[in-house]
Parts: sequence; structure tokens; C-alpha cells
Amino acid sequence: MNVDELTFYDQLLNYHNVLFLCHRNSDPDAISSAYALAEAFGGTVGVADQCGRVASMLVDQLDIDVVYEPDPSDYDFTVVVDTSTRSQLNDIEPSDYGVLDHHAVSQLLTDARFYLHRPTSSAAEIVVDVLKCMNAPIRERVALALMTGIITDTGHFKHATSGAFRAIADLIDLGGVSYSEALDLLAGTPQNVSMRVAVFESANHASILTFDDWILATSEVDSFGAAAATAITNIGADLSFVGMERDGILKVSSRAKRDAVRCGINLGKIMSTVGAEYDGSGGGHAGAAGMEVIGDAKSVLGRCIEESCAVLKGVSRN
Ligand SMILES: [Mn+2]
Repeated sequence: MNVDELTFYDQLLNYHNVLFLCHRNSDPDAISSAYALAEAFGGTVGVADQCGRVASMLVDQLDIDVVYEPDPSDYDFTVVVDTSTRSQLNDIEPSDYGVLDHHAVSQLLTDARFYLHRPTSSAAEIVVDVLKCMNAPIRERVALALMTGIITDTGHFKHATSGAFRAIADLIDLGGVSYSEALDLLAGTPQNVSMRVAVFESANHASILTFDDWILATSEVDSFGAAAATAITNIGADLSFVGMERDGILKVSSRAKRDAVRCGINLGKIMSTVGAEYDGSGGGHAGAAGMEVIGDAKSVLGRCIEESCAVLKGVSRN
């Protein structure tokens, strides 16, 4: 059952000990959404395995209490936040759960008791609407966290909708914080040398295909696949697909420029289609998505390129 903010709020009042569960390798959007909800309703922030680099910094700086690898049976109810595929929860399988999510394709909705799902540019925007409908006071730390969630999930507003700007304005007004404070918080994330090396190497080894006016790139890395995919589009590719193989599982991160999305590319769909062909699953947004499969990297990346070319064939970017 898809519910609105008010019903979501009403439903949660039925429980006393709620786990707000974030996907593995949690990002600021997931952590800040779970944190804001846990503060507003009372409850616990859980993370399927670990936080990513930026989210770890948030947890540290804002002093957020997090339970890692929680057991849902220790709680009355679980709300899965900002998560589109089951595999993102590792082995954690809540039996009774709700969902708050913004991903276009979301596998978890069918079995949920209720869900608040809208295709916004960040989950944090939906949380802002929930807090507003509750008339909940928004503390400074919560406002700052949610701002970083919106800033990072929209790629510093590159993929922002009007709703993202509205949510930021609400957080400034209701939370009593400034936008620059959120930027300062993000700037405090330590630079990771091995990540930068991995990103350079992925660009160095990338295979580049031009198709009409489009540049499509594939590469393989040992780690930091998502950062590599982002970097490869930043230096000129319209579409990037980066494979990362570990323990027999191939993870693919993909990114698309706005132009490609405007011309019909939906990476969430491509990841979902190709993921199913290779005994795995995939999903995400039109411009940023991922999958986990079992298969040879060259062949899986090749299928991603084929699917993309089928969409772009004959499409003029003007
Ligand atoms: Mn998100």
C-alpha cells in the first residue's frame, strides 16, 4: 500500500521500537533520512553492513548512534530507508516492514506492509515532507544531515528537481542552519588516496566506444567502482559502466550524463534487465544505477553497451 506522509506518520505511531534500516555501504541520503526519522519517532538507526566514506564522516561529526548489522527481530517494526534492492540489505530479511524510498525501481515495495514511495531526487526530501506534516521541530543537526543527503544524492544539484531546492529552503528556515554549514560539513570528508588512485587507473584502462555523437566507456577496477564511474562521466563519457569483481560476484556501477537521460537512457532499467540475464539483480536511477551479477565482466559490460546503443540509436541529442 503506497501511503502519503500523514498515513506514514499514523502507521508508525503504532510501534514503539522501530528500526530505521539503511542499505549497505550507506550514503548520506540513507543515514540522514534514517537519523531524522529516528529522532522524530524515536527509534534506532541501523546499517546493513557499513557506512560509506561520506556517511561515516556524518555519523562521526553529528554523533549519530548507529547499530551495524542489526537483527530486525530485536525491534517491533522495521522501516527500510533509501533502498531499492534486497541484495543491498545483505542477509538481513525483515519479515514485517515498511519502506521509505525514492528509487524509480524498488523491489522491496511488494512485500511491504506500507510504503511511502515517490521518485524524488533524494529520500531526504520525502523525510522533510514527513517532518513538516508532523509539525515536528527540526533540530540543527538533523537539518544539516538532511541537507548533505540532498546535496550528495543530487550530485550537488546537477540532478535536482524543484522539490530538492524546496526541501533545502525548508531546512534552512525550519532548522535554523545555513547552506554553507552543510557544505563545510561535506568538505571535511577526508580525501582517500587509494580511491583517487583507483579512479585514475579506471580512466587509464577504460575502453571507449563512440556511437553516433555519444561516448560510451567501460572499465574494470578492484575497488571504488562507483567513484570511478562518476569520474569517467565527469571527464567526458556520456555513459560509463565500471565492473568490479570480488569473491565471484561482479558489481557494475553505471553513470549517465543528463543529455543521455534526456534522450531516453534509464540506467536503472538497463541494470535491472541485464542483471536478470546474469543471475543477479540491478536497479537505481535513470542517471546512476548498479547491479550485482555472476558472469564474465567483459560480456556483462558488453550487454550494457548493447542495451544503451539500442536506446540511443537514431536519437539526435539536439
Ligand atoms: Mn538516495
